[in-house]
Amino acid sequence: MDNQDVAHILDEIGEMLEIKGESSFKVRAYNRAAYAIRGLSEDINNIYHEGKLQTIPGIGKGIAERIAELLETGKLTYYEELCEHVPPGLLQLISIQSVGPKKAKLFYDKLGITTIEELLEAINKHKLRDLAGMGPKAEENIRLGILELQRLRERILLSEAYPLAENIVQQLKEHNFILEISTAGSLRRMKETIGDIDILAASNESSKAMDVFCNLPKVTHILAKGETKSSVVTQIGLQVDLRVVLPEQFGAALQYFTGSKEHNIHLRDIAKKKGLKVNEYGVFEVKTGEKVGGVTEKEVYNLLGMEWIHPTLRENKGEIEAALAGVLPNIVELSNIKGDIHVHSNWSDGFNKIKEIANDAKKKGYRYIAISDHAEKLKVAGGLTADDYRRQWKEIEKVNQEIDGLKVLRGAEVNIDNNGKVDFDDGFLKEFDIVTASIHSGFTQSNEQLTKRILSAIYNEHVNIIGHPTGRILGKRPPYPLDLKEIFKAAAETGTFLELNSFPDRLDLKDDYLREAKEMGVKFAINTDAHSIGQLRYMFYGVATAQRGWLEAEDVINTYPFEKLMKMLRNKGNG
Ligand code: DGT
Ligand code: CA
Ligand code: CA
Ligand code: ZN
Repeated sequence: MDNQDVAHILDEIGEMLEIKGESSFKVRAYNRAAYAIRGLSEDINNIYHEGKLQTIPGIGKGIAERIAELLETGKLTYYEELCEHVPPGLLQLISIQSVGPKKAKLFYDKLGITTIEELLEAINKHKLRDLAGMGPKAEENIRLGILELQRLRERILLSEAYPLAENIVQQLKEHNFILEISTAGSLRRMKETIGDIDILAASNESSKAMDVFCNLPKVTHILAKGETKSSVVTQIGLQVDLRVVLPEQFGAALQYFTGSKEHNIHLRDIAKKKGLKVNEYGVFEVKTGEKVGGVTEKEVYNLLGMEWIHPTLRENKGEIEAALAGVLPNIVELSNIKGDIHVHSNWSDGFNKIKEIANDAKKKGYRYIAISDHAEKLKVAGGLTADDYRRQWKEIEKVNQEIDGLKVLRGAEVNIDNNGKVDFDDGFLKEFDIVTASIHSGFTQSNEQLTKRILSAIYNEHVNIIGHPTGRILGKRPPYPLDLKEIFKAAAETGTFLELNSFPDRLDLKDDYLREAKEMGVKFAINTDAHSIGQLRYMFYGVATAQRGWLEAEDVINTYPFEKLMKMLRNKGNG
């Protein structure tokens, strides 16, 4: 139980008392106590052990006793009894703007409503407007409040949250009272979707930091503003939390608020065994209570007997064991990437000319790039015929003559049809430097059919890469059913590479699959599938996903020098 957990329970007690119609005096006492605990800079467990709960302004004898029970046992009888009498869904209703405890109770008493879903159904049947104190306008306001809440609760793509977070960090950094600042939470761990943005700053003047933060131009409303934590909602409907700590706490706080929660729990277990305690304020010796570190994250990990762990690995999926044993993976970095080998030009549905793409790739420091335009069966994307490709190769040749230090490869993205056949026969396919085969239709087939289609592409000796292997589109389309083990096995055996498509709503293969496939001996290509030069920067999200999948540079073929890459590509079918 930490400060937040205790404050949360006290808040819920206040809300349940209000729903029950208890005196406002009693309700306010719980609200005040929760507020006071949220504002503490010290761990409430320490305060309790020093016998000083009642010195916290706003906490009297009765509430101090309840907190003591919570901290001692992790449970609270009073809270559990209240939960028995107040359906838990009613607390959810209160989180809707314009629904307070009184209205929640009214909807429950008159219509038996206990969940947001039931409330929305009642609104759609216009059952709310006839209740006492309601009306069509109030009913509509609640409907809008529900929509807003649902929007807030949806997770947002990393690629939408990331630039926003960086922008906020940059703006705060300009102030000299911000001594250190970093993103934290799932965004720092580079998860594919983000629930809310967490930012951590170190300052000796937290209220100034909070003022600047709450007044940022992108902020549309303020959910909470306090000394140590503020939460705002931004134009894109995403919540941003800023926490401000003292400089000497920054490392420990950054470690804590980066998470993941599961990683932190495991880490604290290890600390305990060493007679240490880790929280957001530092690392402490349990016996003496003495603080032994926490200025930097590295210090926190080192004190626990392990190397610093990269944030993308912090999911409690074996990284702590690996760090303890000194065998953390040497994960791939953006600077290792030597080329992008799945890019579309204006020959199919891309936006830019080959020359423009090549120039931009060169500016990025790449050594090679593959123009992989769609093949003829994909008519909607302007798929190319064999003759089109032959003409395109002339243009590629010309660009290669004009540009130094970068090789443009003849690529194609061919379609795997419903029977597992790809566009073009072997005689033509072997003319390409690199062939990517993808499924673009027939997603609704069975697991067996879809797996068989991909396997036959893998066994085609001219197919080098399987594009976006599971076909998922985040927030729109689930991955199609596949026997991935079979596919990984066949890919490893034949020297067929699997794509990590870096498009932010694909990130396909995803992190866990990358790791599983790597263990089976598969190698990968991190590609952007860019349809314009602006999208070449998506490589950044692909590399982050690769890190989350524990990939090292040697697992990724587009980190290889040009000659070695070409050799790998030619080896298929001869190996
Ligand atoms: P999200 O926002 O759903 O994408 O995921 P996170 O990981 O950013 O989670 P969030 O925003 O709720 O909290 C940020 C970090 O703070 C989380 O990764 C770990 C830490 N944290 C939050 N709540 C707890 C908790 O109850 N216990 C522990 N140990 N850590 C927590
Ligand atoms: Ca978060
Ligand atoms: Ca958060
Ligand atoms: Zn493509």
